[in-house]
Amino acid sequence: MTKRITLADFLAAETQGQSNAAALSALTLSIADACVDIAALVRHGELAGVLGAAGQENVQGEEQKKLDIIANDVFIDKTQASGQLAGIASEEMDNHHPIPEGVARGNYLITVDPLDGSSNIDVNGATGTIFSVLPYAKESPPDDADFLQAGNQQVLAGYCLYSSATMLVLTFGHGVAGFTLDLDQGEFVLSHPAMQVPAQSREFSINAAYAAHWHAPIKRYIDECVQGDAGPRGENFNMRWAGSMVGDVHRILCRGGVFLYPSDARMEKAGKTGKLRLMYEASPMGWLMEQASGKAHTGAQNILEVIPTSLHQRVPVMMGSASEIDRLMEYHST
Ligand code: P6P
Repeated sequence: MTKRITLADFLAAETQGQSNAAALSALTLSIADACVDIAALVRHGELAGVLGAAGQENVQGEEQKKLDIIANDVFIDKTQASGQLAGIASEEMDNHHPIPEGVARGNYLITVDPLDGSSNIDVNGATGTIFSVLPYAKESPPDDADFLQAGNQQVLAGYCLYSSATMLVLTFGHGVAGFTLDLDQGEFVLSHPAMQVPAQSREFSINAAYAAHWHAPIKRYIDECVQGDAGPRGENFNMRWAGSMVGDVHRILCRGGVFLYPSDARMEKAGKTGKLRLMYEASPMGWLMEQASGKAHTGAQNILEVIPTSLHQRVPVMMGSASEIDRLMEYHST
């Protein structure tokens, strides 16, 4: 029987000897507490009266679900109470949330997608919370510009997946660890130490409804996968699309594959550079992928090297098994 390692045990070992050990542990435990509360709301669904539309749009112009707003409020309340944050930026808020007077401020900024894949919520599909923690060293309160740091500046990133099990997956830059929520004890237990993305894979993840708008490199890659063993790849492929980045990325961390949300002619005609947001989707998920020996690119550069220009900036996203991302990058360079 392997030793039961709780998230608190893991944090003590992971941050041992670091000057910021207590701060990072307190912040991470507050994130976990928020996810436990959000998981309970998701799990109770209609019985908790939290399903359905909120009757308003977010800064993205997307219809907000009731649970989008509730999850945002839970995440803010729990994480700011840790006393380790100087500010919080969220998909659900136009500008960052300043830490209120009377609440201790710390040396970190956090960006969050409180309920990724919320269009799945009313049909009981996978959803998740994605978070990214950045350093903040100034004495004065931050402004939005202080959040605009490249993904390679992150000190902690991860997600909580609300699915058949509730799983917290995170990295501090020393590999990727996965924890499963023990509902009886109400605590996360280490269940997937040192997660690694298989280098080879025969599974791709893309919303194929937009095929008519794809640019040539993506079209070539997907066509070759679809041609299977009769085509240049010489092998058959499978496709999955969860409608939630957390669901797709978690599957890839577990069994390999590529997740693609490229820019396309339709988006560019609307003045957009992609669908997914850099600060609280692409950067945290890209770091997890790299820490698990995968790769993450925009098609033009490594996702972790993109210098953000706005809180809700969108980027094209390709991430997953290293050999498949290498192939995609080759197609983008020809
Ligand atoms: P589409 C969810 O809204 C999200 O931001 C990601 O989690 C997901 O991968 C993607 O959008 C789904 O987009 O266009 O298939 O609905």
